Amino acid sequence: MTIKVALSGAAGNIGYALLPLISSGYIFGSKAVELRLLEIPEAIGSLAGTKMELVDCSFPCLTDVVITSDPLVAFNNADVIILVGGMPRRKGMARKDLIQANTKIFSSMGRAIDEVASSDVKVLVVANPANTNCLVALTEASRIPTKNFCALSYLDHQRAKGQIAKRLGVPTNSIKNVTIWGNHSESQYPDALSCGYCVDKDGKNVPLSDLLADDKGWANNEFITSVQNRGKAVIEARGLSSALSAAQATADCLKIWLVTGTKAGEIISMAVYNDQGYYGVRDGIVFSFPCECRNGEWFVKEGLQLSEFSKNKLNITEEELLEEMAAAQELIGSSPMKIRSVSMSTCSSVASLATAATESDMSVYLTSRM
Ligand code: NAX
Repeated sequence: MTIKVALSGAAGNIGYALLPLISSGYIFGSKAVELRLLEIPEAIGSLAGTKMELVDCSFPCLTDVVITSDPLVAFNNADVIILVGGMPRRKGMARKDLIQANTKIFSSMGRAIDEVASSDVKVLVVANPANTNCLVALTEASRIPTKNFCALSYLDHQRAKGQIAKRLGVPTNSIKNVTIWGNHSESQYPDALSCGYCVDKDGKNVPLSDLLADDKGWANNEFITSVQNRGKAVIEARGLSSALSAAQATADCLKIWLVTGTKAGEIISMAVYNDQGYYGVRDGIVFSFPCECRNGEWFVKEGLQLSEFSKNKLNITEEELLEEMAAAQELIGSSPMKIRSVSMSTCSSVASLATAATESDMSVYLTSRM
């Protein structure tokens, strides 16, 4: 079976860097992939060139590339939808106006998903304001379980690992289980200490709370602001926003969520719909939590002991998300957002996914699913 992957904003910076990761098998291995590239009409012309390049790459698994400005065409029976396209913040634009402009876009995306996507579709929202765009889309797509949606906070997660690794003088990938809490914005709380650890050269897991015990001032200050402002720092240095790292984080988030799962003892940060009031956070918003992934599903890792410092940081980012939700609601006109809670029984493929989980071969998972 062919995996139908829709990508909105395909002609943009991130879209261009993401296409080879989707088409080459990096995410879905040897499974056949059909791409649907969604753009605004003005950008359709440039996508014709991108399609030529994709053909010229001769990716063995890429079976077809469809270019369209109609979400109903792009999302028709789609198995995976990656929403990267949105309204960028223009100079002088108030945050509320940005939220409302994107609420219109993500409301229509959500309705199109509801109308034509596979009932088992998985949706990853990248476009900013990512958490609230995701909330709007999942609100409108009432046929699809909320559990099938998430917004990208994995780039922030990777940025946090990079900062800690640099501080400790170790490879980035030896740092595990940092957590991004809350919004993908400057209010996010990058948390090194609640469950972070470093795999040392002997393969031993050493808690970051031990390694940074004499450096708590850094962990609770510069570390946090450097991750919160990393996107800006990239723009200042490059003259363009993050695209390579954003595309890589998007691909890795999808791969871990849908294909490989998290490794034993590891979590990733994902912004997911909070219908359980996890960690005392108000339900009804899309909030980044530490998550484990198994069988194509995410599960918030519960039970971490949070310090008063951390709880305060969670409150700040929660507050911002509630304000964003209120701004979106002014347009959508429902209060509270008309959300369904997750019904596991609605996920037709849960049983088949469980089978695949026992065999870490993702092709088994995808075959059983599609
Ligand atoms: P670009 O401006 O290069 O590309 C965006 C593309 O979306 C454009 O080609 C535009 O024509 C298209 N588009 C706009 N409205 C659309 C619609 N209604 N339907 C389909 N396509 C539409 O931006 P890029 O650098 O690719 O960034 C894309 C989005 O990712 C932005 O919203 C950006 O803020 C967000 N980011 C999110 C990150 C995250 O971690 N969640 C990090 C990177 C990035 O900043």
